[in-house]
Amino acid sequence: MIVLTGATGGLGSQVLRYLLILVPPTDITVSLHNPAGLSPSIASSGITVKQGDYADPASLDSAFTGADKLLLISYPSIAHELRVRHHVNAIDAARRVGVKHIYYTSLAFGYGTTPESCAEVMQAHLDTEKYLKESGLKYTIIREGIYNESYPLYFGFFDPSKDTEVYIPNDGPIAWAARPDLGEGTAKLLALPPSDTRYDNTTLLFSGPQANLLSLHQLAPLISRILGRPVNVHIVSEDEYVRRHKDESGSNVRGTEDFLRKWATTFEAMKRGETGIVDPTLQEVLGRPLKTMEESLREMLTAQGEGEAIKQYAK
Ligand SMILES: NC(=O)c1ccc[n+]([C@@H]2O[C@H](COP(=O)([O-])OP(=O)(O)OC[C@H]3O[C@@H](n4cnc5c(N)ncnc54)[C@H](OP(=O)(O)O)[C@@H]3O)[C@@H](O)[C@H]2O)c1
Ligand SMILES: *[C@@H]1O[C@H](CO)[C@@H](O)[C@H](O)[C@H]1NC(C)=O
Ligand SMILES: CC(=O)N[C@H]1CO[C@H](CO)[C@@H](O)[C@@H]1O
Repeated sequence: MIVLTGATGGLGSQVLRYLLILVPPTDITVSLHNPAGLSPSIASSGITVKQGDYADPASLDSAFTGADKLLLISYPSIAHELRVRHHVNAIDAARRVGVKHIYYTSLAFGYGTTPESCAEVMQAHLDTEKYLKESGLKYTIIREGIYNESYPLYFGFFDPSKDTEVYIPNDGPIAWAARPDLGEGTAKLLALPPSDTRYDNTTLLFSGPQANLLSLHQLAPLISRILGRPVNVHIVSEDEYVRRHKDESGSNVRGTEDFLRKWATTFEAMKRGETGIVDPTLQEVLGRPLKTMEESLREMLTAQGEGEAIKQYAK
């Protein structure tokens, strides 16, 4: 039995979609914060649906009982301590009920010889990775690449319906990944038999291909071509970045000075090259070439409404 958290979210829903192709639905349980958020077709596919809230350990015990493997999708928030507490709750519950192997979706900042990161958003992941490694359970940490849907967060909170000028405090390469590729790769790891120990007790980097290694300056002409209007990137001081994006209305967390100062560290990490590491593992696991960023952007920019990626950090 494999139990998935976050299966109604952007990444988790992709994992579930591919896992249903690889294993029988009777081998899958989803542990959901809001079970009503699952699409009716998936809810009736034969999987088991349970309620599980990271803030409520008893609900996690009950949702994880009977599982051999747990996919722990990270809690979507930049609130460091709350995020870690939620992850610790899930790891502790898994250990209590006898889960054997935890797969944790970390984030692709830093890797290899420089596994640490100066990005605030990465700190909760690093704390969780450490806790998981010391849990005594079998683990696979997947540093999931930065994906197509989240580009507005990095691209100065870009609104494709109107923006032409993009203000950011630093720039650097990102090995962009596509969320469906990450979902499929993660599902393939989960579906491996226990006898295949290649990825046990390891930290993997699922980053995009060399062709997707693009800085925000390099992304601009691609976006400009798709939208048919100029898009210009400006590197400004952190203070100016904060001033330009500050929103005092109180309607969203990302408009606060505190959020913006923390988010600015993301760009410092990019400048240091933390997000620019191309790694062959995802392509190896998938056994096929990865999607290109241009393909992803085109699909995304020609679809309706953005802002999904931005809103999720406003919790
Ligand atoms: N790699 C990247 O580029 C990238 C980009 C953006 C974000 N991320 C991070 O990757 C993770 C997954 O991203 P995503 O796009 O899938 O996020 P998402 O679409 O916001 O999905 C988050 C999932 O977490 C669940 N959740 C929320 N509160 C919960 C709670 N208290 N207990 C249990 N589950 C809860 C949500 O369930 P409900 O819908 O029921 O609340 C949802 O299924 C997040 O940590 C996100 O911050 C990565
Ligand atoms: C992984 O770690 C667990 C827990 O410490 C251990 O039981 C298991 O044998 C390890 N597996 C491999 C392949 O190292
Ligand atoms: C190629 C690819 O992964 N494209 C995705 C990018 O994001 C949009 C919008 O969320 C998805 O619909 C595409 O599938």
